[in-house]
Amino acid sequence: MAVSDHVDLATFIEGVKRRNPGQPEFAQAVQEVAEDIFDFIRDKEQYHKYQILRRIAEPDRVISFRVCWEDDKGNIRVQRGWRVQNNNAIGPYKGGIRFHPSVTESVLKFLAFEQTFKNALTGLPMGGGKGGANFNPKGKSDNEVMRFCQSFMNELYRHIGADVDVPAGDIGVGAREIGYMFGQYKRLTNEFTGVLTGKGLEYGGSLIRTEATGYGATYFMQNMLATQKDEIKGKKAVISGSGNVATHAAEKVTQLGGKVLTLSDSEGFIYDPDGIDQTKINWVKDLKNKRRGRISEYVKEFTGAEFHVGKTPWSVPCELALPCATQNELTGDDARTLVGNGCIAVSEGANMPTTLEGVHVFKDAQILFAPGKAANAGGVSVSGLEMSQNSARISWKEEELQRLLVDIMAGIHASCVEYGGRPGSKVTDYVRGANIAGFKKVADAMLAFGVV
Ligand code: NDP
Ligand code: 2IT
Repeated sequence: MAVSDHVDLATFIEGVKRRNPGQPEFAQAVQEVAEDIFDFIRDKEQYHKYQILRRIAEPDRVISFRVCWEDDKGNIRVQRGWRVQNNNAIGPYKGGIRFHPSVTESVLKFLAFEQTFKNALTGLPMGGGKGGANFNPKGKSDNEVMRFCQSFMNELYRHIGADVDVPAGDIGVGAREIGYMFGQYKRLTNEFTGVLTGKGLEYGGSLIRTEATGYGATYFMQNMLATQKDEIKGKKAVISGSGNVATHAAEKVTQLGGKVLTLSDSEGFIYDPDGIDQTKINWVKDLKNKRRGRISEYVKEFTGAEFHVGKTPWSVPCELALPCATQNELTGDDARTLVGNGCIAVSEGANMPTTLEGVHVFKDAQILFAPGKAANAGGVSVSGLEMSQNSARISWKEEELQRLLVDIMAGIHASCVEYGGRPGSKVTDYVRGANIAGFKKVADAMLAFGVV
């Protein structure tokens, strides 16, 4: 077939939308990747002939199931759970579980698709998957969360395994939920295996897994700045979210001499002109993890800080931005505001936090812009290292893991630079670099397998 006979990008995206009605997040994620891959494979006939991108954009399987549980008042509640197993060409399916009322099949399909490229970029043998439920853990008692997690695992356990599919945490799923799910898996199967990552240190977890995503996103920022002979020290940073990724990004930015001005949650953002230092970050971690409170409470504790209800933090002038909350939280207008205010670098701690329009604004402005699939890969990387430790039945020391995380993030940065060159520009197109580098590894493995 002549190259000119291949479908064009617009027709391809039209097909994705037609086959996945009502799934805008999934179509968005595929489009962002396809924009770069179509260009890359223009002269590479094998990838066309074997329909590689079309196949990666069709999950291996989507498992959907009912999750019944009883609340503390004795009411029977019904939620929907999913596991999307997107692609296992280079290793067992791997990716987090999200509990949030906004979870839909579209959201989990976009996350599993992104995860496939992200996991390839880490250099570790992991395929892409994602799961979750439209369960809202906010305001629920520990016992309610436990009963939900057990019921969720009563179905999920059939579909996962240390060499099959290894889930971990994501929004609304942290140490508490992983503990309940691991306990139920062990009870159902009578096996103690590394079937989940993000486990507690007492039962097979890895040091620095908790910190890894936020630290990794900051290392990626550091690597990007270094290409311009610049550094984090002395710069103002705006961060969204106040969960696992946001607090650890804030911690590492602070350690490297940056000044963090904001954090947020779904109700609004706090702005602290004095900077959110380690003492304040520790207070936020305690607020979120132990007291399960809201970020608005920050302003009662720390004078001089402001709470902006219902707003995102992108209007606060800064040099560095790290969106670390959720998808599509940074719009085209927000991107223009950031660029207009002098922002020079954006590192996505969250998955797809920037809309497609926002991505184009950053690309056109040629600022340093790291997409989530590259910048937030530190979390799943240390998950991969947790899997290795579980298989070998050993625990590595913290210094060793810290070193590996720094190395892996540097390796991902180097891959993006290798494939994301922009003629006539000193600034790498990290979106293109990440998409192509991630695609190439998965695609070449798929070619080796033939048509399966
Ligand atoms: P957490 O549950 O610890 O924190 C999530 C934070 O984001 C909370 O502050 C939450 O506020 C906010 N948030 C969630 N949904 C929304 C929403 N719809 N609108 C506004 N704010 C929202 O999750 P993580 O920190 O683990 O995850 C944050 C992001 O990072 C996600 O995109 C996740 O996919 C990504 N990620 C996480 C990794 C990990 O290892 N944990 C690895 C790689 C990426 P509220 O409490 O009000 O909901
Ligand atoms: O989006 C992600 O990379 C995660 N939520 C972490 C996945 C994992 O398996 O550690």
